[in-house]
Amino acid sequence: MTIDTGKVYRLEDYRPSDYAIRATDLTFRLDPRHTRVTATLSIERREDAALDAPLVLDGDGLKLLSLTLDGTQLPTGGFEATPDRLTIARLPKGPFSLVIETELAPEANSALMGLYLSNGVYCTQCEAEGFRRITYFLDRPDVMSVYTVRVEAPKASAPILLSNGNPVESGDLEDGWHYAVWHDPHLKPSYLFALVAGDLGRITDSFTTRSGRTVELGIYVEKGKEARATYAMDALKRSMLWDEEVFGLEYDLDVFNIVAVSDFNMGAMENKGLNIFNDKYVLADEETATDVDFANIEAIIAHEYFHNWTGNRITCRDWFQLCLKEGLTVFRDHEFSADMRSRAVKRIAEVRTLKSLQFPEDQGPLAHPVRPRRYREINNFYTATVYEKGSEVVRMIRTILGAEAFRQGMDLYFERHDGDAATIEDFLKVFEDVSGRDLSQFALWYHQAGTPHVSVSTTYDEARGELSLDIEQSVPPTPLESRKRVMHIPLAIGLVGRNGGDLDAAPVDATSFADGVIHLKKRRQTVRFAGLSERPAISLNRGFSAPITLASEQSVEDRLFLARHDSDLVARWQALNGLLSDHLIETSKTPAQQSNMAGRLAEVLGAIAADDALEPAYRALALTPPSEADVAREIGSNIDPDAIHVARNTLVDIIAAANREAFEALCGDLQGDDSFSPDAESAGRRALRNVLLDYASAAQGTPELAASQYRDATNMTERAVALAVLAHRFPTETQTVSALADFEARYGDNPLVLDKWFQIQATIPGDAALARVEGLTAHGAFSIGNPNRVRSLIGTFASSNQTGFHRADGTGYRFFADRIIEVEKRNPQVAARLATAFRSWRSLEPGRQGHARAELARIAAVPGLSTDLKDIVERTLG
Ligand code: 0A1
Ligand code: ZN
Repeated sequence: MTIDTGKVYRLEDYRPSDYAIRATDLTFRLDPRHTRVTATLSIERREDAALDAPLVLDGDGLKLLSLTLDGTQLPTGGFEATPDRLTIARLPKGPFSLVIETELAPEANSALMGLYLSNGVYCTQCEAEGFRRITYFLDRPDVMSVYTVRVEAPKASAPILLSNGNPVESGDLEDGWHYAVWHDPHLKPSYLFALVAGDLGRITDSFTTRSGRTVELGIYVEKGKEARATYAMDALKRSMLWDEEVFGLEYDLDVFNIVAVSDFNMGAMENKGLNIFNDKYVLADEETATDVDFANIEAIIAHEYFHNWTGNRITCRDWFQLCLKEGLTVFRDHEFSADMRSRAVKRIAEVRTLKSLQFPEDQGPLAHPVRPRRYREINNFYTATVYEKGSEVVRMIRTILGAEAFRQGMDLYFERHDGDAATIEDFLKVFEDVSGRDLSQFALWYHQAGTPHVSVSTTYDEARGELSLDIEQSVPPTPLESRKRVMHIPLAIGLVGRNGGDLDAAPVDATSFADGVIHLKKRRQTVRFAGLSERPAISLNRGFSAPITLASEQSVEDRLFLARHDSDLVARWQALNGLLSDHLIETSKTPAQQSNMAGRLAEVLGAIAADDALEPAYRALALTPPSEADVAREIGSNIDPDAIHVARNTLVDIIAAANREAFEALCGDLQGDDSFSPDAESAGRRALRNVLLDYASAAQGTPELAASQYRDATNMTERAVALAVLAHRFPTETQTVSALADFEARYGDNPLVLDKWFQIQATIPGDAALARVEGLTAHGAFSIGNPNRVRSLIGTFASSNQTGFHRADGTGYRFFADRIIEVEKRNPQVAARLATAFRSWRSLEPGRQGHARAELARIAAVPGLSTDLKDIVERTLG
């Protein structure tokens, strides 16, 4: 564990390394406690480096065994080695070879960075700075090298030996050992290095690229789980084809392997030719995975595969440029899923994720630009801002340029930068070059933190048929940036007539309006439309064209109208969601205020549920009111989670009662046959049915419906939702108790499925929540060392149980802080990520704020805290 030194890394301090490592040959002799790594590095001084520049290699907790320069072992005085750095001052003028021998103990590596053991399988995680836990190296993304890797291990315990690139050679060794050699011809940074060795099962397939090359595909999983990897394989082949068809990008090695492991800090990792996955994002069948799991697998398989071009062939110059690969690759995986599924439904899901994860980040103490300028711990910048907002920025470039010029820009990017370690400036330049546009104001989206706010007021001159929109933008201050500059915001709009169709209207001045998009570039701007035959309802931010918050003066009537008739389904959903959210805000502040608005909302939802013209997946989204956390975020200050909980339940009850018969009938109509398909349409029908099940259960006030769905379920989506309805609505009923016991018994040997059981129980609202979660930490299937278990129980409790976590007495925070401190000792990265659940503490009412602050301060005071956790906690405290 790296103990915090307080060092801050700054973008402006970037300078190239003095040395290049042209080739990296690695030999691993694997052993749980004494793995020996021999690294042979072919090193050259870079042209403009000083002749006497020392070679300073990064390390992290390394044990050096020997060091050889051009065939001669260096005497102790010839270098300086600490676990974290290796410095050699006197070096040959020309190229030289350095052989470094280190010893590792993968079995003791609980941080899951570098080389570690997961369920007996050796695997690696090197992004961002894990390679330095394997050998001393220039562990930075702009040092790119050709790798040859030899892996040696006992054949019985590790029959499978994998690394990056193509297999070259393999054979037997003495004493029951064997070896394999892999060679990756593509230059790559150290963070893309990977090795896997173990006794794994696999499924194979192949893909022929459009230029006729055959690629052997393999997915490796724990033995016995092979059948659950077929969906991932199908998603991989679809991803490969899609990238050829949509971006013209082909795969570039003879093999592509994916390995699923059960201990993994994140979702997955794009190591060249050898992606390593959290098994949660590979393993699925109808019995054990929900429709959401299937969709996530499809998206993450695609994401990692797409990195082959956006991240691997063109990588980042430094870690400040992380969004160069992540934002762009998220954009690409979003487009892939939109093509595989329903575009509108996918877009709404993206908007929901952005609002629930990125907006709170941008609006709180952890706010940072999509391209940060400083960091203490890079691991803490794998954020929704870098990923999701980074993707939104790429989407806006496409909106501004149009699809054709955007594709030309991407083509130029690949042509100009293939093999480079590039920057955001390089990326923006290709789009400027193909379009002739100046994107310097637009570039603020990368440089300026905070969610821009846009307010719109309208005047309609009936006599002249003229509409004028007065628009104002502002960006709220964020940590370290109090003054903000004016942004270029592409705001897509539509003018909707009384028949629901878009009205034709000509802008009076065409300079700031084109193809349905207003280009906001000034603090205040007025846009006029003439030639209108009627006063339109104004549909704003269509398709969520810009990641902003929006306030517009619009009557409830217009909003209700848009919620039913806007031809843009994303804007239609936003209109409805905004109404539901405003109502919940109001009633959480003044409970007596139920008014007739709830009734009107119930009526609209009833109409949407019954509207066969709308796809079921869309109806399911529309029928789901904003979550308690969504409402809290919209309120923004002095939050009382208990009041929000009551308001939301009350609204759900009103909607449920008003539509009782209709929802029950529809729920019955949607009952599918027993055959299962994970496709989007079938999943959409299940999603709608499950939302209706919750309403119907609320209306009946008894667990019967959910209990019978639980009993009769033929797939995990139905079963898990039924269990959630039982547990959340009827936590103490006998049907619930027995369903929970049944689930535990049925899936006791499947940790990924038991994670759902932990999650469902972690989100049961109310006073008993804390004791329940505390009790579950003692369950035999729970393990504080496994990131998936920790996130399912502890993480879910903090992020998704508003009343349980935010107990007024502060004991929820105390329990959570204790767990963070406990996790940190083994795995600082996971602990730091958990701690971000405190990020909105200043928005709470004063009592809860005090408790949260005290717990954050308690964590900050723990002696010897890791950089990961200290960075998050100190920034959160502000
Ligand atoms: N590049 C990966 C994310 C990732 C980052 C760090 C990791 O180490 C703990 C692992 C994965 C992606 O975008 O999928
Ligand atoms: Zn990624």
